[in-house]
Amino acid sequence: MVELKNKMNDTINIREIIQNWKWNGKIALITGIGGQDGSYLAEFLLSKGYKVRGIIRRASYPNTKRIDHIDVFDEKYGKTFDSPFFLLYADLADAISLRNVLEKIRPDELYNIGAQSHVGISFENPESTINYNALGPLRILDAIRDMKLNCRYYQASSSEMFGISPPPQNEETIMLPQSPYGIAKLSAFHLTRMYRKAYGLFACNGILFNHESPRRGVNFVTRKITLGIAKILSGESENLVLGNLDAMRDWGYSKEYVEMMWRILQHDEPDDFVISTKETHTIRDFVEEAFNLVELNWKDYVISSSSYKRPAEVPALLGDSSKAERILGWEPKVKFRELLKLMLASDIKERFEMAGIIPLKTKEKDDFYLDKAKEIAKNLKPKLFYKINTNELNSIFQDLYMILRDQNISYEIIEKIKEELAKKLMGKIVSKQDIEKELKEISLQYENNL
Ligand code: NDP
Ligand code: GDR
Repeated sequence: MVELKNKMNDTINIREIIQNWKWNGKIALITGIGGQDGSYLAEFLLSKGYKVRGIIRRASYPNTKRIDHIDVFDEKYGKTFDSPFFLLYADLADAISLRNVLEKIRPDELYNIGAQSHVGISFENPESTINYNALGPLRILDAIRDMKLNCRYYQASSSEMFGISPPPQNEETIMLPQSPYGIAKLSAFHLTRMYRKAYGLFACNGILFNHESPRRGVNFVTRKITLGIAKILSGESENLVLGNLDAMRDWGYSKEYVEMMWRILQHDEPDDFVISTKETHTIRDFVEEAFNLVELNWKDYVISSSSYKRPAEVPALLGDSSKAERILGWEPKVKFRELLKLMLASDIKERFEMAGIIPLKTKEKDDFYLDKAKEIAKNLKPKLFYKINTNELNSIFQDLYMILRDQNISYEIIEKIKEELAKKLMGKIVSKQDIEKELKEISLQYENNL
């Protein structure tokens, strides 16, 4: 068994896939093969007997960490163009490179899942996001049309396209995107439909809700939380800084979602499908549940900072995937709690191995890593530091408001306490204990009123 080189805990038996591989006569091309979904999709299609070709773009440092383990195909088949697994350089922003790849490969199925996939970053890089995520699909769709390729096309559409449309969202829901990312994806969604209707292409949209895994990029919120906890436990960091904790998301498991990409292309008719778990939770729920799993109190470690808040937010996503259930037999097996546990266990394993807390290449069930984490958590002393600005003060006071309101303390007095606290602490870096101490002192001044 060859383990993934970056020690991800959801290892696969790639040698078994190689041993059983027999060409099914089809060639699949994947853009974004080096990403979370691309890596799972490549494994899945190889296990189905496809020849898999992947597009990667040139980077100054290799960006193939998630697919390096598939290299072992080379041992049996050599690094030849006819091998079951082969990578080519191209870029979604470069029409010539895309057409060259299409000429060379002439795929039966094309999965366009490459993209600038970070919503927050799309506000900082709107033009390149639109270029890769909207014009990229246009370049591919038009090349397929122009070259008269007999190729089924999958477009990685996103629940982010629904934006501020209230939940639950399905294929009929109005789309009101809130970010350059969402707008680019909505454009690609319509281009895919237009090329289907106008030119008869077998072009489909998978409208996938958030899906995560141990291979999720480290700057998406779920992975940031599970990795953040693992780093607190291994002594590498003291706290975790997040943005908006109130947003709600419908989180599923990437490994299951990539199979639905394939199913969408195997359907008799080209069509669009929502894929989701039909469950939604706040970011706060995810944080609380994750810290609970290792018996830590999240409030001792998590800071909600304005620096991670977005200029515009998608408040609540909850997918209604009834159509995919009915037509494609979709049934998510891994939901919120199980997903969270497998991601957390994977990060704890990785960080504990690196810190020498457990031996390298430990092979145990998830509970083993969580139990180890609980042992360490017992002796952990929280050191939560806040840099006090208006937003931090508001977020600290959110909890206090509730307590004081329950005790029938008047709004005016709460505001006065807050003002005093702001005068003393604004701009300083302080610990939770410092804040509690100041609060106690200020409250004493108001004792008669309380
Ligand atoms: P990742 O960010 O993990 O992967 C994206 C991949 O696209 C990376 O391999 C990246 O390469 C590649 N890429 C980016 N820009 C270009 C470019 N200009 N040319 C060629 N390749 C490029 O995303 P996911 O795997 O999570 O998502 C897959 C797709 O599904 C994306 O389109 C995403 O927008 C969409 N989606 C994802 C959802 C989710 O919850 N994960 C939900 C709904 C839709 P590099 O490593 O070089 O950056
Ligand atoms: P999203 O995922 O924007 O839904 O896009 P992300 O995990 O980035 O954010 C989810 C929610 O968490 C809030 N949040 C934070 N987000 C990040 N990244 N970092 C933080 O520190 C943080 N704190 C709070 C966000 O504001 C947001 O509300 C993902 C991507 O995979 C897209 O490509 C995909 O299309 C959609 O899911 C469906």
